[in-house]
Amino acid sequence: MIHNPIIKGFHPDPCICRAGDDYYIATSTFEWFPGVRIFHSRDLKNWKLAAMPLDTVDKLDMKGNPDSGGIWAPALSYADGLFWLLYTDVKVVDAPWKNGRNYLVTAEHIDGPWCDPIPMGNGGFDPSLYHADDGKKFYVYRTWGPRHHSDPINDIVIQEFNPETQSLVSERRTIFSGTELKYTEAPHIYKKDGYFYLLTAEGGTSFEHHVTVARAKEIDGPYALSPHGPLLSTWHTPNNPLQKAGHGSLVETPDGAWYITYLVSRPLKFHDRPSLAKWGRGACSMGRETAIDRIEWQEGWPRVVGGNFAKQEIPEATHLAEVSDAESEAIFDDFSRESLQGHWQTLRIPFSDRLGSLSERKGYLRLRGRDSLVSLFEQSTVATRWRHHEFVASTKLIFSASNFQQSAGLCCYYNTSNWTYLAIEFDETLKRNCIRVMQVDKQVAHFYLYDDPIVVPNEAESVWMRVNVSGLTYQYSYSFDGQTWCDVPVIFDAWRLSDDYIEGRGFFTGAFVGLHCADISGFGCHADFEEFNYEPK
Ligand code: 6LW
Repeated sequence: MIHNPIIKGFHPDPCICRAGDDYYIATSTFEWFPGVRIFHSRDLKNWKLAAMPLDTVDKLDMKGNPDSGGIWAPALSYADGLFWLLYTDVKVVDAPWKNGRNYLVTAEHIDGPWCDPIPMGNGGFDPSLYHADDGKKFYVYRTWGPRHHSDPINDIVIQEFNPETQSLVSERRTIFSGTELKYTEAPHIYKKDGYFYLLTAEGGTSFEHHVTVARAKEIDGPYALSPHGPLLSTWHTPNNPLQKAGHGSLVETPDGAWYITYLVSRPLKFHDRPSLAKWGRGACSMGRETAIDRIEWQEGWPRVVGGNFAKQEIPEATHLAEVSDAESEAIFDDFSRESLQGHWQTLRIPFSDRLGSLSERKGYLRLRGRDSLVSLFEQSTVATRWRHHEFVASTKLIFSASNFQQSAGLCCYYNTSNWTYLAIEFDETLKRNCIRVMQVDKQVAHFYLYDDPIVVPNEAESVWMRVNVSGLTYQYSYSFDGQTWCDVPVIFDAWRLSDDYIEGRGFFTGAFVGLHCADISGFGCHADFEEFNYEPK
């Protein structure tokens, strides 16, 4: 069986493509650096991280980008011996309207080198490219601009793209204006048996999310909606363990089988809420993840096998013989490599010498104190996704602060306005390093263990820190010898680090557990992390 989600933790807006016998899925990364995560598989079941193409500041400059801005909905395709990757770098999220910039990069190999970003205009988001049989290329996206958020123009537009001149060469034409579900986005065009099929996401990317399909004889339309209704949604199955199904893309195997990849979430349910009440569907700390299903064609229309909702299990693709490697569910990192492993991401900027080093002290991740967790600019935060409802993550660090503006420790992070942080800090009265917890919840700061600080003993060379995530709640603990652990007497709500809890219009990522070092005094400090463990329970 293939178990959904196939890519766990915040990996939304999946776009699948095939190059020979190799399948690739590109997912959105928003403010997390490097930009775009591409996974590889040959069996459609086991997926492993293969590339993160936007990995230099020249390719992607996100310093100052808002929370949930940055890389939206990469569209990956393979044609003419090249991988084509389109994406939006969203610069403004929570304003009367969003403002982003669209780009294209290409590469012969999935792991690069990728060319410099080619600007594709700023007219909207979710761009994709259709490669026609006659060699022409068509650029499709969803327009966005100065209209009221609740009643935007839901147009999907098309323009011809000339790859020689790297420019859009035709007029912009509207090919689809959506259904009553609205928020029509994520357009992808496919051709089969003389029809062009236009897949779009509709309904907004939360629980009302859908995949809609329409078809036309000409690429410009007119597109007729499927008589079978939405191709996929979980809006009508509120008790389904997978929710928010939408934002799909299709792939055909060499022997003519079709699959759809799409995004889903696995909500944490509140025991006392009926499924149709506010918060009744729960909250999704792991953000939007990637799932797959089989497609069958009936009278010229794609249908999801077994019904148009998300399924936790689907049969394996037995015709694809080769078994692929999967990402490991657990992480153990002793920081012995020269560069950060793929499970780590940083906020907005690369892990350069400004943020830290893996070589200055062999076997340690050294983080230099920079901005604090509320900053959109230069944070020393190295973090990995929450991928399970229940897990334990721990680290061991060496750190000493010399003023109250310096700290280091373990954090659980959704965005700059929503996080918790178990930190070693300096107590001005005791003149000692202490362990404390800070929380920022919807921008309001809460300070724990400040009246009764836990003093780090003079003889403690290292401090061990741990977070235990158990469904709706999580709790930190610490140890000074790695044997005896003390729980911090504060229980936090895991659901507060979810898309569903965040207000405004930027709620597209997911919870991370991270290592962090801050120094806003500017005197300079660093923390040395010796190891990191992530274990699902
Ligand atoms: C994605 C778009 C969307 O680009 O959310 O709500 C964006 N709609 O399809 C981020 O996932």
